[in-house]
Amino acid sequence: MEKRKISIIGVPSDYGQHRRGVDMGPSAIRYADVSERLESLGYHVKDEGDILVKKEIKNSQSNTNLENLNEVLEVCTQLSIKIEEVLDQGRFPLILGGDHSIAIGTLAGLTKKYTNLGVIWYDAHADLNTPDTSPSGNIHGMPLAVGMGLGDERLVQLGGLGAKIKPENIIIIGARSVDPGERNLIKEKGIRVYTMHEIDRLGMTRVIENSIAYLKERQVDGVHLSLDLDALDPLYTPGVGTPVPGGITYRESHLAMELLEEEQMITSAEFVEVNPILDERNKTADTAVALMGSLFGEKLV
Ligand code: 4U7
Ligand code: MN
Ligand code: MN
Ligand code: MN
Repeated sequence: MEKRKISIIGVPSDYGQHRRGVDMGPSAIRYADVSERLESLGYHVKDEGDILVKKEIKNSQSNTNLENLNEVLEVCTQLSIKIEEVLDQGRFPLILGGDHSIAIGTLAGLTKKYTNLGVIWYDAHADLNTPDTSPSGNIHGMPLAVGMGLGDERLVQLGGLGAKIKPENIIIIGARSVDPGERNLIKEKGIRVYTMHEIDRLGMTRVIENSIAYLKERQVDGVHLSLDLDALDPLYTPGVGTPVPGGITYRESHLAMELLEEEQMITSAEFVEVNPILDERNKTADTAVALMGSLFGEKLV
């Protein structure tokens, strides 16, 4: 049987938020032996290196609703092109962030190929703000809205497609910090959300089983897993910029990855918001790589 091929793409950008250090996420994840881990599972792994992110002195005084817009646009444009290339080669794109604003580029690249893409957004936050609703002006709180075609036109038009994902193809898992504007959008668009309440009540097994059934019903032609490490409880992933207590456990997250792997439904993945400066001995990157192990079929026996 032909080996499945994975391309790792690092995106060392911190332009979507204010805390420095998340640009070192790809290094921390590589240091946690991501390539070796996946190779040991029988994959052909190609590390494509990093997207070039220019380092500029950030104006910490700036006070707009779209911080570092031009920088985010530049990074995301390059990333979308890289992802298209990787898909053309029949390889699985595995993106390492960087803050979550990079998902704007990821979704732009993926939807050149997938025209009815499903998205699993594993996150403590909904990332559904627009410049009108954002309490912070940080673009890492906006990528899912941009994916649906909402927000700043320059971000929405990135890659030239306009809206990229349908609200009914989105599932958010792990939410526990949702802003008022985001809540309205979730209701208005009927976006499926499994908050911590549903995870506690149903258990992760049913949350993932229901998610899989829902996406099948939607007849998606691919499913992207966008995993923000802050979805997990800060006990397990302290190295994130916007930690929120009461999160998903390490074990529940492994279970989620294993159930997704069994279904063979995920066609691309990104692991974002790892900030080694805020971390404890690379714990967050280690957790990210361990979860990738499960997502790609690691078994104990
Ligand atoms: B992340 C926030 F206000 N919602 O928009 C915002 F709480 O990618 C946080 O999920 C966004 O880490 C967090 O700034 C973005 C805030
Ligand atoms: Mn988050
Ligand atoms: Mn996020
Ligand atoms: Mn964050």
